[in-house]
Amino acid sequence: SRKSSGVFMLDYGAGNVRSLVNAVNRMGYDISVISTPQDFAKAEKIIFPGVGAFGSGMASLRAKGLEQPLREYLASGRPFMGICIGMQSLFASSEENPGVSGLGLIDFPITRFSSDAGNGAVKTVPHMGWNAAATVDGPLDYVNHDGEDSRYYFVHSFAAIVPKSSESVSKEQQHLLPGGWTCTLTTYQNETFISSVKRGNVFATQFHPEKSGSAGLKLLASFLEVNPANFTQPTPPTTFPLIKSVPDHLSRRIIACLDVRTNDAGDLVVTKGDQYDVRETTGSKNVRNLGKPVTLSATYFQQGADEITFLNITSFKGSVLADDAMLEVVSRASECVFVPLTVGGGIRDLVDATTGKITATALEVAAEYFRSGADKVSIGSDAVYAAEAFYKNGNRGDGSSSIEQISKVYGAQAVVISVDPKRVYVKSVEEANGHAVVRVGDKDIGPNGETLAWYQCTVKGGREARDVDVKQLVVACEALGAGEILCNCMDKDGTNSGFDHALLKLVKDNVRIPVIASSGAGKVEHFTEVFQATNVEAALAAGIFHRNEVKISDVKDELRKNGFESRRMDV
Ligand code: 1PR
Repeated sequence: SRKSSGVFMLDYGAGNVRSLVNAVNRMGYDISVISTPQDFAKAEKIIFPGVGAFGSGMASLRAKGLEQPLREYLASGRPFMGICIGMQSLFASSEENPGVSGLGLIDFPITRFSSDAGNGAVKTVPHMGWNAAATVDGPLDYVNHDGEDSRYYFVHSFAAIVPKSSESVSKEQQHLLPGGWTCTLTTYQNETFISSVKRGNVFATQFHPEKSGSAGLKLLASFLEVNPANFTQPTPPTTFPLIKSVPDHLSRRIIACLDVRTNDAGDLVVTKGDQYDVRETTGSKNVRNLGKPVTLSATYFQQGADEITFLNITSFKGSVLADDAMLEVVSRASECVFVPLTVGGGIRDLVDATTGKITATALEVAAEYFRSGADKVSIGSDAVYAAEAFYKNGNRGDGSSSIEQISKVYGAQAVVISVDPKRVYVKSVEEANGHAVVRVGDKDIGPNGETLAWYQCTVKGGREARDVDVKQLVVACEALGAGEILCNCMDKDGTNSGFDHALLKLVKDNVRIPVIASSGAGKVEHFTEVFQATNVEAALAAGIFHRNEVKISDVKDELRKNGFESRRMDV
């Protein structure tokens, strides 16, 4: 039985708010939706999980007549919590949509992260992953300050970035934030930004508490339990918030991947292939069964996985929308997994085999997954076709691809491209016909002693190879609006022989969006090696976790031992 305590969510209908509902429910509270001006009267607490872009968010608020009642609510002293765009809406404006005004409570610029890391290197934008929120002017209610467990999940390209000039402003001259606001600061490489703000009844975070594991749930709980009677009139801080250097704690993400398909008995199971072959090699030749999808995802969340990915590996055979079982898996998993959840498999336009008509667009398919609780969708086969069309069209999209459709509505950060490349060994660069060639690792020499290879993209779970190489694919997908690359390797999958560093470097060198290393993890050292050898932001593994050979916490301990930032398991 949940408490119904007047908790409301301000939803202008832009995207996936399911994660927030699940997190609030998990804390024992019901949450209702504000969609008309009249609803504000009933609200005792409001959470505003702004989704999408600053401009479209403000426009939707205004179109629905919600701006004025929101201003009155904020002034009434009742508790408010903004998340992401919900925080940015409190500011005056954003570089994301010049000319659009925000609520204007905070006079501070919102600008885009620079793609220049300052040392000649390229910086990945968005800032995606787990980072710390450091206090600068005394404790900020709700946010945990006990060091290690104050890691929260961020995903954003714009932020209230502290201008370099403020760092030299003297104590007497100005407060970081005018108007009596307190804040926390977070650093992403060469830039420091405001990661949460509070004044009286108004609190807001740039990060996503609903996706921040137990630290985020704890923060949400303290907001849900707060007694408005205890709010005091805001008094401007008397001390200047020192803009001392806040260390960058952005952590390398460790992702547990569950390949899911229907087994021979008709049940949806977690399976695992060996170079994409998921059937037992002896005896029954049945589809390998490594457990139940929802149960395993909950276990990995408990063990400290930074993200969970489900890949529906045979969805190309049928229609996802008819596949209620997978939607049900996502929906149940999202009730017990409070870190980002990615779902892939079958994200494409669905076409009626006899009439050739589109029965559901890729956007509608993705929407179904988002409604079920996915935070990101991953596109495999369809991304290869989109890249082919992109080059045919003169290195341009025409707006019709699944990548363009979905990223336009849900944002680039919600669109992951799952690449399934396979090595093609060549004796010389010429032999590759213009495809990007790499020198393979010492252990990956070809059958005839080849030291060079290019990576050919495949579709339909590796069953069909196309004339697109991995570099062409990722470049096209980034241009079309993808937000992240999940880079598998068919030669490495299930081999436990380590990640393919040559492939990952090639991919990383050609995009500015985050890259996830996948395929081949066999022991904890492989994770350290991939982060030492390449600049990938995350590493994913399946087999070693399913077979209990390595615990997620072991991977993280090993990373920390080697000097890498890594989110501690704090459940
Ligand atoms: O093409 O959009 O319908 O998506 C299908 C998705 O299913 C793709 O993302 C594709 O990667 C995936 N997939 C299809 N067939 C298989 C298979 O194994 N037969 N799985 C498959 C891909 C690769 C990784 C695996 C890592 C780590 N599996 O997801 O988890 O290689 O494994 P390891 O740590 O055990 O080495 P679409």
